Amino acid sequence: MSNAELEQLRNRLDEINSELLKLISERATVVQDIGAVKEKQGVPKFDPEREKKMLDKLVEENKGPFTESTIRTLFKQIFKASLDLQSTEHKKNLLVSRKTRKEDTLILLPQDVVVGGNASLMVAGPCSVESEQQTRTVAAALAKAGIKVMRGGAFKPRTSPYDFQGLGMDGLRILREAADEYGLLTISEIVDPAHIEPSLDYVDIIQIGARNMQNFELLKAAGEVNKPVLLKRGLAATMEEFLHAAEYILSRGNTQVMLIERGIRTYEKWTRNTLDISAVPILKQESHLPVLVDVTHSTGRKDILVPCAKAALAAGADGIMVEVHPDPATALSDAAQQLNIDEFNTFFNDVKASGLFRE
Ligand code: PRE
Repeated sequence: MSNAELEQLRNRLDEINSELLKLISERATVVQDIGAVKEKQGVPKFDPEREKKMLDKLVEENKGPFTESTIRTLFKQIFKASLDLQSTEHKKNLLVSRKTRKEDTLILLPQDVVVGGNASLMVAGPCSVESEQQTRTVAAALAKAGIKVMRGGAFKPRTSPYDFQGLGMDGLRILREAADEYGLLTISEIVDPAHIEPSLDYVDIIQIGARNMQNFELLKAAGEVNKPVLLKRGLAATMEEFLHAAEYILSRGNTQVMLIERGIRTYEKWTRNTLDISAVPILKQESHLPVLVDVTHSTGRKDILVPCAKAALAAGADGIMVEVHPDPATALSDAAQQLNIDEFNTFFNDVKASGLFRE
């Protein structure tokens, strides 16, 4: 074949490529329209039956020289790319997405406490509210250290049904009273949709725990109240699942949502969970919601809390959560990993001394 001949054939291919590109781009815009219709109707994007029908028809029409199997492979690839396009379009429209809202969401709490703004937040407190005395002791120490938000579990979703289950509504009352006495705000986990409304008098932030990250009825109930929500990442949840869980809350009208990375389950045994530090910049990039890191539950060990808190802040976290108990050895939950008050003060001072905690 002469060079001129080759050149001519290649020119023809270039023309066909351009025509093909025009056609697949045109096809892609139709696919996008179909995606939008499906989104409105709430039907799944993936439709294997439709794909099979299209493939069968194409194979029937195929006169070669490509084999049946090649035609199937080529078109399956086009369907796959189309599906990806429909999913990206959908992702772009999520309320939690940066694409929907460019500016950071600021959570405005009582006493002019702002989460997600210029200052870092340190949330501290006992794993469980155990008694008035224990809660007041922690509250006094936290207030003295300059902490603004105290955590304390009243409804405890424990691995074993025989472990301490929390004091329930009584625990919420104890937490509120101690917090009010020392000028603190409160955060506590709610596990039952029916408890959302009654909890509003006691908590300044509703926490939805890792085990309930995909408790959709709970997420919907939290989405219907006017109260900030701290949503924990599930033990084995991908970031996409995590953001979709947050979307449940926003889609019901409550836009005051904070995300908290608390470690994910991996094969590693030297930490309780694996702190996924990469989740911090990725979530901040993908979403406009504030991102916190729970250093206690992610690591499960006191000796690495400071470097992990520093890493979280350096990665862009808006706040840290840590557990503090007056006498961790006697704690009714998480005895091994809670800091005592002296340890907490040292921890907080070390984190502040790093310059990464914005006061
Ligand atoms: C399309 C895309 C994904 C589905 O799995 C099936 C078909 C395609 O690319 O042809 C379009 C589409 O969404 C549809 O026909 O329902």
